[in-house]
Amino acid sequence: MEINNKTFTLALHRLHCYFVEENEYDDVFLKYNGKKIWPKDKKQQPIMMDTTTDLDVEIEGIKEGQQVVIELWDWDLLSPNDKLGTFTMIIENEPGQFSTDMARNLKETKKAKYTLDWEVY
Ligand SMILES: [Ca+2]
Ligand SMILES: [Ca+2]
Repeated sequence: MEINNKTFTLALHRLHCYFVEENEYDDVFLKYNGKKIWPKDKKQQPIMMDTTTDLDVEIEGIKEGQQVVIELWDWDLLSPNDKLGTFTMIIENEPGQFSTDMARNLKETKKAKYTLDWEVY
């Protein structure tokens, strides 16, 4: 039996915002496996409608066939942060560049629309 130990790196390149959830802008951050992975040097990044934001995030050690779920959150000063939605990606045994639309968290989100550009290598 062949044992395949090859792992992949998942790079998150860009976050496109088509609609924000809050007025004017969302204060967003990304989580993976329960931990904040972006932005790296502050709590959150304000994002306005019709904008694209560079991410520069790499997640190493992804196995073939693995499902990766990235959560998009909105930071709030006076109430608990809101999970806007999730990006679910299946890492196949093939390098390439892809885009995934956010699946909205319907409990918290009524209009936010985001897409994530990512790459496997
Ligand atoms: Ca907020
Ligand atoms: Ca809130």
